[in-house]
Amino acid sequence: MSDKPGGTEGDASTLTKTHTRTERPPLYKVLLLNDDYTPMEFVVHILERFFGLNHAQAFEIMLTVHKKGLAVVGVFSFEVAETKVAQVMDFARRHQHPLQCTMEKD
Ligand code: TYC
Repeated sequence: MSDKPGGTEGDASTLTKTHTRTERPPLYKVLLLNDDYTPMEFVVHILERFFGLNHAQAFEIMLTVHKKGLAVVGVFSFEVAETKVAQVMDFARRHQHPLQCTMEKD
């Protein structure tokens, strides 16, 4: 280990790294998209089941998607967002609804 002030592997003429930056991992928004066919109750059920929302919160987000075309359902790490999108898409496909769920960098 170096005993130079503030340095990591620095010699006497190159002092580097006075602070260690703690980077936050990037976050991803999970978006739900509107369509004309998926039943409203099915969307509410998905929001309760996969996003831990209560019925009132789920109904409100479903209505926002219905009226505006899309809404952010939550913000997660890449891995969690990817899992949520896959769960929603798989559940919708298994029930033969065209519901679309995507993610984008926050
Ligand atoms: N627009 C759909 C309907 O009228 C309801 C709906 C809401 C569908 C949200 C998808 O992500 C969605 N049955």
